[in-house]
Amino acid sequence: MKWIAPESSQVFSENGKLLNANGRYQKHFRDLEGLYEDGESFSRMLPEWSEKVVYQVEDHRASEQPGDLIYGTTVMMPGKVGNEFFMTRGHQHQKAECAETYFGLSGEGILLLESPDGDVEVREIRAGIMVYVPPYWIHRSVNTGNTDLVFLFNYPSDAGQDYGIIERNRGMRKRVVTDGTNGWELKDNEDSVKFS
Ligand code: S6P
Ligand code: ZN
Repeated sequence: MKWIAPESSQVFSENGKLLNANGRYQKHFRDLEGLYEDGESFSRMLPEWSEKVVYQVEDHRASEQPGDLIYGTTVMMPGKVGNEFFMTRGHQHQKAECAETYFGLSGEGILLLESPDGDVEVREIRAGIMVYVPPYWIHRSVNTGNTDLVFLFNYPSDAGQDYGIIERNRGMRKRVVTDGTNGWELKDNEDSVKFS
Protein backbone atom coordinates (compact mmCIF):
# COMPACT_ATOMS: atom_id res chain seq x y z
CA MET A 1 0.00 0.00 0.00
CA LYS A 2 1.21 3.46 -0.89
CA TRP A 3 0.41 5.74 2.04
CA ILE A 4 -0.77 9.28 1.41
CA ALA A 5 1.70 11.71 2.96
CA PRO A 6 0.55 13.99 5.79
CA GLU A 7 0.60 17.66 4.95
CA SER A 8 0.22 21.08 6.50
CA SER A 9 -1.06 24.15 4.73
CA GLN A 10 -0.67 27.81 5.46
CA VAL A 11 -4.00 29.63 5.29
CA PHE A 12 -4.26 33.42 5.09
CA SER A 13 -7.34 34.70 6.88
CA GLU A 14 -7.66 38.01 5.05
CA ASN A 15 -7.60 36.73 1.46
CA GLY A 16 -8.22 32.99 1.80
CA LYS A 17 -4.93 32.06 0.14
CA LEU A 18 -4.16 28.38 0.70
CA LEU A 19 -0.51 27.87 -0.12
CA ASN A 20 -0.52 24.24 -1.24
CA ALA A 21 -3.91 24.23 -2.98
CA ASN A 22 -4.12 21.85 -5.92
CA GLY A 23 -7.63 22.80 -7.03
CA ARG A 24 -9.24 26.17 -7.63
CA TYR A 25 -12.09 27.77 -9.51
CA GLN A 26 -13.71 31.15 -9.86
CA LYS A 27 -17.32 32.18 -10.32
CA HIS A 28 -17.98 35.31 -12.31
CA PHE A 29 -21.05 37.49 -11.91
CA ARG A 30 -22.28 36.34 -15.34
CA ASP A 31 -22.26 32.68 -14.15
CA LEU A 32 -24.96 33.45 -11.60
CA GLU A 33 -27.79 34.42 -13.92
CA GLY A 34 -31.15 33.20 -12.61
CA LEU A 35 -29.96 32.94 -9.02
CA TYR A 36 -31.37 36.23 -7.78
CA GLU A 37 -34.98 37.27 -7.46
CA ASP A 38 -34.51 40.63 -9.11
CA GLY A 39 -33.65 39.69 -12.69
CA GLU A 40 -33.97 43.30 -13.83
CA SER A 41 -31.29 44.48 -11.40
CA PHE A 42 -29.10 41.56 -12.49
CA SER A 43 -29.44 42.61 -16.14
CA ARG A 44 -28.78 46.24 -15.26
CA MET A 45 -25.58 45.28 -13.41
CA LEU A 46 -24.39 42.87 -16.09
CA PRO A 47 -22.45 45.26 -18.36
CA GLU A 48 -20.26 46.46 -15.50
CA TRP A 49 -20.15 43.28 -13.43
CA SER A 50 -20.11 40.46 -15.98
CA GLU A 51 -16.40 39.57 -15.74
CA LYS A 52 -15.94 40.24 -12.03
CA VAL A 53 -15.01 37.28 -9.86
CA VAL A 54 -17.74 37.22 -7.21
CA TYR A 55 -16.40 34.17 -5.41
CA GLN A 56 -13.49 31.81 -5.64
CA VAL A 57 -12.57 28.49 -4.13
CA GLU A 58 -9.13 27.00 -3.51
CA ASP A 59 -8.84 23.51 -2.16
CA HIS A 60 -6.49 20.71 -1.31
CA ARG A 61 -7.47 17.27 -2.56
CA ALA A 62 -5.14 14.47 -1.53
CA SER A 63 -7.22 11.68 -3.10
CA GLU A 64 -10.82 10.77 -3.96
CA GLN A 65 -10.66 7.78 -1.67
CA PRO A 66 -13.72 7.33 0.60
CA GLY A 67 -12.71 8.37 4.09
CA ASP A 68 -10.29 11.03 2.83
CA LEU A 69 -11.01 14.77 3.21
CA ILE A 70 -11.01 17.84 0.99
CA TYR A 71 -10.21 21.13 2.72
CA GLY A 72 -10.09 24.61 1.29
CA THR A 73 -11.20 28.21 1.38
CA THR A 74 -13.92 30.30 -0.21
CA VAL A 75 -13.60 34.06 -0.70
CA MET A 76 -16.82 35.94 -1.50
CA MET A 77 -17.10 39.54 -2.62
CA PRO A 78 -19.59 41.81 -0.86
CA GLY A 79 -22.51 43.17 -2.85
CA LYS A 80 -26.21 42.95 -3.61
CA VAL A 81 -28.45 42.31 -6.59
CA GLY A 82 -31.42 44.53 -5.82
CA ASN A 83 -32.04 43.87 -2.11
CA GLU A 84 -30.47 40.44 -2.10
CA PHE A 85 -26.96 39.81 -0.82
CA PHE A 86 -24.32 38.09 -2.96
CA MET A 87 -24.39 34.34 -2.42
CA THR A 88 -22.98 31.04 -3.64
CA ARG A 89 -24.96 28.69 -5.92
CA GLY A 90 -25.60 26.36 -2.98
CA HIS A 91 -25.94 22.60 -3.08
CA GLN A 92 -26.66 19.35 -1.32
CA HIS A 93 -23.84 16.85 -1.38
CA GLN A 94 -24.14 14.27 -4.14
CA LYS A 95 -23.64 11.70 -1.42
CA ALA A 96 -26.19 13.50 0.72
CA GLU A 97 -25.17 11.60 3.86
CA CYS A 98 -21.86 13.51 3.87
CA ALA A 99 -21.52 16.33 6.39
CA GLU A 100 -19.22 19.36 6.22
CA THR A 101 -17.72 22.03 8.48
CA TYR A 102 -17.20 25.71 7.74
CA PHE A 103 -14.87 27.88 9.83
CA GLY A 104 -15.00 31.67 9.52
CA LEU A 105 -11.70 33.46 8.83
CA SER A 106 -12.75 37.06 8.06
CA GLY A 107 -15.73 39.14 7.06
CA GLU A 108 -19.37 38.66 7.99
CA GLY A 109 -21.90 36.35 6.51
CA ILE A 110 -24.32 33.55 7.07
CA LEU A 111 -24.80 29.98 6.06
CA LEU A 112 -28.36 29.36 4.92
CA LEU A 113 -29.37 25.74 5.47
CA GLU A 114 -32.47 23.85 4.35
CA SER A 115 -33.41 20.32 5.35
CA PRO A 116 -35.08 17.89 2.93
CA ASP A 117 -38.35 18.63 4.81
CA GLY A 118 -37.97 22.34 4.06
CA ASP A 119 -36.89 23.47 7.52
CA VAL A 120 -34.69 26.55 7.24
CA GLU A 121 -31.83 27.36 9.60
CA VAL A 122 -29.31 30.17 9.56
CA ARG A 123 -25.87 30.18 11.17
CA GLU A 124 -23.51 33.12 11.34
CA ILE A 125 -20.09 32.82 9.65
CA ARG A 126 -17.36 35.08 11.00
CA ALA A 127 -13.82 34.78 12.33
CA GLY A 128 -13.56 32.06 14.94
CA ILE A 129 -16.99 30.48 14.37
CA MET A 130 -17.26 26.85 13.29
CA VAL A 131 -20.48 25.84 11.56
CA TYR A 132 -21.48 22.21 11.22
CA VAL A 133 -23.50 21.27 8.14
CA PRO A 134 -25.26 18.01 9.02
CA PRO A 135 -25.88 15.22 6.48
CA TYR A 136 -28.63 15.95 3.90
CA TRP A 137 -28.88 19.71 4.49
CA ILE A 138 -28.75 21.98 1.43
CA HIS A 139 -26.29 24.81 2.15
CA ARG A 140 -25.48 28.18 0.63
CA SER A 141 -23.26 30.94 1.99
CA VAL A 142 -24.18 34.61 1.84
CA ASN A 143 -21.93 37.64 2.31
CA THR A 144 -23.98 40.05 4.44
CA GLY A 145 -21.04 42.39 5.19
CA ASN A 146 -19.18 45.17 3.41
CA THR A 147 -15.89 43.29 3.01
CA ASP A 148 -14.85 39.94 1.57
CA LEU A 149 -16.23 36.94 3.44
CA VAL A 150 -13.54 34.29 3.87
CA PHE A 151 -14.06 30.83 5.33
CA LEU A 152 -12.46 27.44 5.49
CA PHE A 153 -14.35 24.21 4.69
CA ASN A 154 -13.74 20.53 5.18
CA TYR A 155 -15.77 17.64 3.72
CA PRO A 156 -15.41 14.03 2.58
CA SER A 157 -13.47 13.53 -0.66
CA ASP A 158 -16.22 11.45 -2.26
CA ALA A 159 -19.13 13.77 -1.24
CA GLY A 160 -19.55 15.63 -4.56
CA GLN A 161 -22.12 18.42 -5.05
CA ASP A 162 -25.64 18.31 -6.44
CA TYR A 163 -26.35 21.81 -7.76
CA GLY A 164 -29.52 20.73 -9.54
CA ILE A 165 -31.51 20.29 -6.33
CA ILE A 166 -31.92 24.06 -5.84
CA GLU A 167 -32.84 24.55 -9.49
CA ARG A 168 -35.39 21.72 -9.30
CA ASN A 169 -36.91 23.37 -6.21
CA ARG A 170 -36.86 26.77 -7.96
CA GLY A 171 -34.58 28.17 -5.29
CA MET A 172 -34.19 27.74 -1.58
CA ARG A 173 -37.25 28.56 0.53
CA LYS A 174 -35.73 31.76 1.90
CA ARG A 175 -33.80 34.62 0.38
CA VAL A 176 -31.37 36.81 2.34
CA VAL A 177 -32.14 40.49 1.82
CA THR A 178 -31.22 43.81 3.40
CA ASP A 179 -33.38 44.84 6.34
CA GLY A 180 -33.20 48.46 5.19
CA THR A 181 -30.56 49.45 7.75
CA ASN A 182 -27.22 47.70 8.10
CA GLY A 183 -28.48 44.19 8.64
CA TRP A 184 -30.15 41.30 6.86
CA GLU A 185 -33.43 39.48 7.08
CA LEU A 186 -34.97 36.38 5.56
CA LYS A 187 -37.70 36.68 2.97
CA ASP A 188 -39.94 33.90 1.64
CA ASN A 189 -39.11 32.72 -1.85
CA GLU A 190 -42.59 32.33 -3.26
CA ASP A 191 -41.27 30.58 -6.38
CA SER A 192 -39.90 27.70 -4.36
CA VAL A 193 -41.87 24.58 -5.31
CA LYS A 194 -41.94 23.54 -1.69
CA PHE A 195 -43.35 26.87 -0.57
CA SER A 196 -46.67 26.54 1.26
C1 S6P B 1 -18.29 22.19 -0.92
C2 S6P B 1 -18.37 23.36 0.04
C3 S6P B 1 -17.75 24.68 -0.46
C4 S6P B 1 -18.54 25.33 -1.59
C5 S6P B 1 -18.05 26.72 -1.96
C6 S6P B 1 -18.79 27.33 -3.14
O1 S6P B 1 -19.06 21.11 -0.51
O2 S6P B 1 -19.66 23.54 0.54
O3 S6P B 1 -16.47 24.44 -0.93
O4 S6P B 1 -18.43 24.52 -2.73
O5 S6P B 1 -18.18 27.56 -0.86
O6 S6P B 1 -20.17 27.16 -3.07
P1 S6P B 1 -20.99 26.41 -4.21
O7 S6P B 1 -22.38 26.28 -3.68
O8 S6P B 1 -20.88 27.22 -5.45
O9 S6P B 1 -20.32 25.05 -4.36
ZN1 ZN C 1 -20.84 21.54 0.62
